Amino acid sequence: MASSFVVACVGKPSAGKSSFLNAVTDATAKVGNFPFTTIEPNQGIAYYPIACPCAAHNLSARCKPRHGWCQNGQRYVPIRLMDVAGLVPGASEGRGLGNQFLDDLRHADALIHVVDASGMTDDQGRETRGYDPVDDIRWLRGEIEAWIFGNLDRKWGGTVRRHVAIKATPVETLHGQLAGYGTGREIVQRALDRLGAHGQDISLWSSEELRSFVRVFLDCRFPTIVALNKIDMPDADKNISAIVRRYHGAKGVALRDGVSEENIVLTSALAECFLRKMAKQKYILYETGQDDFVTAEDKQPGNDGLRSLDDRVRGRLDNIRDLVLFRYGSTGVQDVLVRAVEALGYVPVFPVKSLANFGASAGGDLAGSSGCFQDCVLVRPGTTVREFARKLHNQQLDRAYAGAETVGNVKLGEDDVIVPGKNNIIKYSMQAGGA
Ligand SMILES: Nc1nc2c(ncn2[C@@H]2O[C@H](COP(=O)(O)OP(=O)(O)O)[C@@H](O)[C@H]2O)c(=O)[nH]1
Ligand SMILES: [Mg+2]
Repeated sequence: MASSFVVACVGKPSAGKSSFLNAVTDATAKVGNFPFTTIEPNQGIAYYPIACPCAAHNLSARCKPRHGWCQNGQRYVPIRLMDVAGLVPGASEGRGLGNQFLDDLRHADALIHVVDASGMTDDQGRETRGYDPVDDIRWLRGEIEAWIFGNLDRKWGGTVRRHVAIKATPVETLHGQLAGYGTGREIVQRALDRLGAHGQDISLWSSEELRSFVRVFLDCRFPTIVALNKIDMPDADKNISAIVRRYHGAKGVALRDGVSEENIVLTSALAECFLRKMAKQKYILYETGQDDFVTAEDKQPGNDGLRSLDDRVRGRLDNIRDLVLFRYGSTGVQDVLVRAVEALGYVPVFPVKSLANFGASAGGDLAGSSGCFQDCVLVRPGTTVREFARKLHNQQLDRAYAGAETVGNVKLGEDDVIVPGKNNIIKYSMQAGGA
């Protein structure tokens, strides 16, 4: 019953993908527990922050997540991140590591496009000066589009014949063709809806119409967050302005190159890596997402145990403070994760055995040692109460399903869609003898 979705980091070589992954997955060491049975070599676990219901129920002291952790009502839920091979222009024609890249992509539910805003790497990922990254988002998207369009176009003759022969619906036909990209029917349906393609005979689509479909399909299939990275570098400012200007006003169904303005986040992966390292070595107090850190020199409570800084480290920390934290409010990496999960619309659900103590075992014992809100599962938007029961491990529960309730013993319908803050704390009951 793990949250099984994957967010993939894409971008050209040396944009900072691996640094970003390190910056956000380093916390794994802190807790070392996650619900995923298989972790591929290029994957890491990151933690997505949400408001935990333990705070509203005054139970923070007893909150005991089975996976991740909870601090003062802020809950960190594990999600999977994937580091994908770098992409260069022409990759869709097999240049560089193109095919490996495109293969990995199938497993991704959302993308983080890491863009080097410093202008110090060219489109091949080689070190340079004064490179203008304003087109980087567009060409990378173009490569993915060209790949999918190419595959679809090649099959298209056959598709059309079969489509006509078996009188399949457009959704079925396209879903069949796109199944290799890890795509559900609902995504194909949404893309056709957005295109306004209802009632169209897709067998009559021209190449251009097919390409338009691919574009909209990509928007639906791969929600994308842009991390404008290396904001600590001197030229980043003007490059950021140019990129933000280009995507100004892009939102909702009117995305530009698959990007909405509000999903562009400024980051310094390197600063985050360094701050985390310094915090681990007890030079500073720092929590991801904060706009500052505390050193031994600062007159603040809680810093008595901190080590004193040598000039080199102090200089580097001062730089990060001036160039990143004070100017942009944070290193941005946490914000990227939050936007990625938000873009997918995933909903946290807390299955409990008791609505009296929100524990994982039945009974109303508030002093129980098992703690409360042990489990938190992120589910797709639109998931119903009954669907979640099915997902929640056992066919047992599904077969013996007798009902569900939320806070205040309010009964829930099987087809109720799960909504945060309304019915996302769920206690299921089973028929006697059904277990
Ligand atoms: N100044 C600066 N350098 C960065 C940042 N993120 C990554 N880098 C550097 O960019 C280079 C490439 O980073 P890497 O993560 O290996 O890129 P990848 O090829 O996309 O995985 C390395 O030298 C990193 O230290 C950042 O936020 N600021
Ligand atoms: Mg890398």
